[in-house]
Amino acid sequence: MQLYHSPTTPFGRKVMVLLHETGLLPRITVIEASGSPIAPGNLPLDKNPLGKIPALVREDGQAIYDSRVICRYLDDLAGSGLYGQGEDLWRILTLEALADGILDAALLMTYEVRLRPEPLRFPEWTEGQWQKIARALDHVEAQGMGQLSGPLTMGQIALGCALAYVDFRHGARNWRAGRPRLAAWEAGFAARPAMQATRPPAA
Ligand SMILES: N[C@@H](CCC(=O)N[C@@H](CS)C(=O)NCC(=O)O)C(=O)O
Repeated sequence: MQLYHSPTTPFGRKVMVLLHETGLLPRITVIEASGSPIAPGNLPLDKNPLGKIPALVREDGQAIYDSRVICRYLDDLAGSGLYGQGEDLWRILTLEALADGILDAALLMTYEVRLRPEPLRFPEWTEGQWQKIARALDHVEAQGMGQLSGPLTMGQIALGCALAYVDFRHGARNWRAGRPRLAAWEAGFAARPAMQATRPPAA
């Protein structure tokens, strides 16, 4: 299989962590791709018309995207049970959606600074994105910690990657302040070999 990926994409990191955790990594060739909405670079437009990574070309040549679809596919292939069953499935998918929403907001904040010309920037909009992240993290701190213990799930992987990305691009926001339980969980999760092996290069 071929995975279109970049070392700094947190969505691609979800897939890479899953590959490490499930032992599927040797079946993957990583193809580095990068670009943005205004300069697609070598993003795989022929594999994903949305021009986003990650995108996976399966062994039968079929391309699939986005990270949630790829992770679900690979989990199924490995038989690793990272999505659970029954009621657990809905809880895990919702946690993954929450983590992906944190990433969507954090990525928009990154693009605002890196891509939008200074005079066109809109601080209230950026702050609104941060408020989404802050509410999501408060929600996990107050009500979601139970899901973070126990066997590894795709929700945990997604949240671990999301928190790492918030540190990577928005570290000055200090998300740990007032969220000690989540901070303690993140410290343990970040030490997993799969997280260590997929750390992005220095910002
Ligand atoms: N929902 C998608 C989001 C993927 C995404 O936004 N990837 C970014 C890199 S982190 C990208 O490809 N951006 C290029 C663009 O939007 O043109 C997923 O889960 O895979």
